[in-house]
Amino acid sequence: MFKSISHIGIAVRNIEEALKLYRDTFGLELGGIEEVPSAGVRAAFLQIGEVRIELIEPLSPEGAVGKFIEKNGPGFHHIAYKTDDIVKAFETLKKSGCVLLDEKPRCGAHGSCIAFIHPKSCGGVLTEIVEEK
Ligand code: CMX
Repeated sequence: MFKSISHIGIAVRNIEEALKLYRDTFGLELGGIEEVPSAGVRAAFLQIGEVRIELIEPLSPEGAVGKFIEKNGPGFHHIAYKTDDIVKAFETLKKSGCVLLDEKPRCGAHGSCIAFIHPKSCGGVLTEIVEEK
């Protein structure tokens, strides 16, 4: 179903602060920063090989990432796998008993289609599936 990783999401309190480590010290290339109000976050994408690191900063304490940071502090938030056919992957996951957090695939960053799987269905790891444009 999956052949590669799209990105790894890391929850941060402040993107500019986090860039001091990821861009300035680790030397990763910053692709851009965008606000995604529908997800309640600002997100910075940094390329490393074929994979991107997504730094996610909450826009409010009430959103998914705001709540996550409140409870756990900053850190690893989710992993996103690439699929060529998100509708098929979505249906296969549903049939296998995974709890999908979206009723159907929806639009995410960069015009891609995404859906989330509940961490309880993935051994404690919040998991995203992505069909990139
Ligand atoms: N990774 C692993 N476990 C997580 C988690 C995460 N990122 N976020 C929450 N959990 C766990 C909690 O620890 C908690 O576990 P326990 O019941 O054992 O205590 C359980 O899930 C429920 O957590 P909660 O704090 O009560 O939060 P909610 O149930 O309200 O929401 C979740 C959790 C995963 C359903 C919600 O965050 C969600 O729908 N996430 C998908 C969308 C998302 O995260 N968007 C932000 C990123 C967007 C982007 O990258 O652009």
